Amino acid sequence: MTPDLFADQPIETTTEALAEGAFVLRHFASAADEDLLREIGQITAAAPLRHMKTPGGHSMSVAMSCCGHWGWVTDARGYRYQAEDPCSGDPWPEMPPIFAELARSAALAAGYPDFTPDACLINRYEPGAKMGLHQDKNERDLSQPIVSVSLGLPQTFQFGDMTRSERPRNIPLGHGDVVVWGGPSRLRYHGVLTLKHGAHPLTGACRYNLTFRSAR
Ligand code: MD3
Ligand code: FE
Repeated sequence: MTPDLFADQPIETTTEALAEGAFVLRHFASAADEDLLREIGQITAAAPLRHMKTPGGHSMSVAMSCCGHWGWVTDARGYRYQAEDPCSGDPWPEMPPIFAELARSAALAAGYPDFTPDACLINRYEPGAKMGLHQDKNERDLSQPIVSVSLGLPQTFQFGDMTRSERPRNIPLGHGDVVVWGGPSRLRYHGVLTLKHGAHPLTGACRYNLTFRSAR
């Protein structure tokens, strides 16, 4: 067997400021990766990943599930947060303590000390899946930031401005990277480009993204 010279090496975290109130914390979630993926497996066994329909009737290419008090859903009636999984009628699975702790510590590191997420949206991208430019504005308290955690295959995210017409910057997000955006960046347009084919040792041919929100 080949000894792994890097097995016990701590992974260095670096912070990149994207704009006022917005930061990429590179590798911030790397040390917890296997625990996070185990929790995703348990949550999605109870609340399966599904392709929701937009109010316009299109099926989303990203598969979604949720945990925490509130889950984000979209259907013919529109976008909203609700306490029950529409597939089962049951409450969403509880937010695992390691999820909440990671989100709080990332928010703190980015200068948001009072973040208490009550919703976590789980996105799974398979090759070909994407998310077009949009704003996250279904949350009641826009003074709270959003924290995003990327796991698995890399994907390019688009970091826009306050209007859809302004050309976004492309920023690569890799396994373990965390993005925090709040303050003046909270309502920026953003999205992710089409996921390319690949194989990640922990997730296989997909990328997961967790977004932590203070919804209600
Ligand atoms: C916010 N998810 O679920 S999160 C979403 O990768 C969502 O699944 C994407 O947008 C995903 O609502 C992106 C990371 C992100 C990146 C850049 C941003 C969020 C951003 C720029 C401005 C505002
Ligand atoms: Fe978003």
